[in-house]
Amino acid sequence: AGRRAVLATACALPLVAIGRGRARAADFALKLGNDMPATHPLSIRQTEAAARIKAASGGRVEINVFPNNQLGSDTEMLSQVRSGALEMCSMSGPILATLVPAASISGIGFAFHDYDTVWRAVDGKLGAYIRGEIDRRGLHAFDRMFDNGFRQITSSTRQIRTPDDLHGFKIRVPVSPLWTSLFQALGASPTSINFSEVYSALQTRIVEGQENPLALIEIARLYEVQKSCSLTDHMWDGFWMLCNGRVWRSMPADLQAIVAREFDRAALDQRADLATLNKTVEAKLKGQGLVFIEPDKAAFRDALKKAGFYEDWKKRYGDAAWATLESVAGSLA
Ligand code: X2X
Repeated sequence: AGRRAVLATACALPLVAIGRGRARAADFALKLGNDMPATHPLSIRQTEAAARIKAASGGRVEINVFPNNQLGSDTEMLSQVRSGALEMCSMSGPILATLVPAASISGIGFAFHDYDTVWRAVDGKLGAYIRGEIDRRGLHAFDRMFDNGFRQITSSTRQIRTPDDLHGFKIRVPVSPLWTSLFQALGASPTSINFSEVYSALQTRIVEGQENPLALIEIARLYEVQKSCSLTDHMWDGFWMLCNGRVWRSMPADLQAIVAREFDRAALDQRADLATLNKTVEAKLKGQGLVFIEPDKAAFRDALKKAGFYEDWKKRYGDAAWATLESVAGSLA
């Protein structure tokens, strides 16, 4: 695991094996970090992709997957992938935006009503635009995003039924200007905390609530430290698969093709896994004692609009990027 990527092409030439049967070190030994539990479909499908890549490359590419923030928080992993200390990670778009501002655009509040629209956007023009911006900042993004899901608000104190219920509500949000802006616009008191600290922040009541997709609320056992869940669907969230740009460019085209093919396949498999999970997860969480609330989502969206949230972000992204979003999502501002 401590082996580093071999960057120089010369070193990537096959080495003469010393002694029979002794396994040759991979040409590319890469670490991949993520922030999801090991049992989440994201971690499972990434691990499968790594095994297929090892086999298809004849052992030349060996990727070790480290789930559950074992290599650090999202903030730390992002800076490590940028420097090359870590070769790969998967990262939520709006968190990646601390480095690549355009990457949060897929997380604009209430932009997408359903998964069909999400995938049309991020597999289409909007995704291509974001990947271009990621590339300009020195990272390589693979074509297919992994799914995190539509996000819902949970609470250990008051139940969130209307936008007014959010006033002064102490809510954890990921480290990302978009998330802070969205919950400030709704009148809440958001605190930026990396996911690695969320369970304990809820348990010790540093914050009253948080927001995440149901699958993750279940798999990370957040229901143990939360009482109610408001089904706001206030934003969709997904992960870009990223590789340090220098590492990626040091890889010969045949190996790049294998790695890209297998991670893109893993992403599609993982999307299907979550679609299946999403059919049963609410009932499971109810069984675990979480109380569900079905609020009027339009009221939350109207509150965002009134607060100037859409106008503000349209200015930040620029007219061209905003038009690309609206070409799929419909009119927002
Ligand atoms: O930090 C979160 O809440 C998480 C895990 O959903 C993201 O990566 C945005």
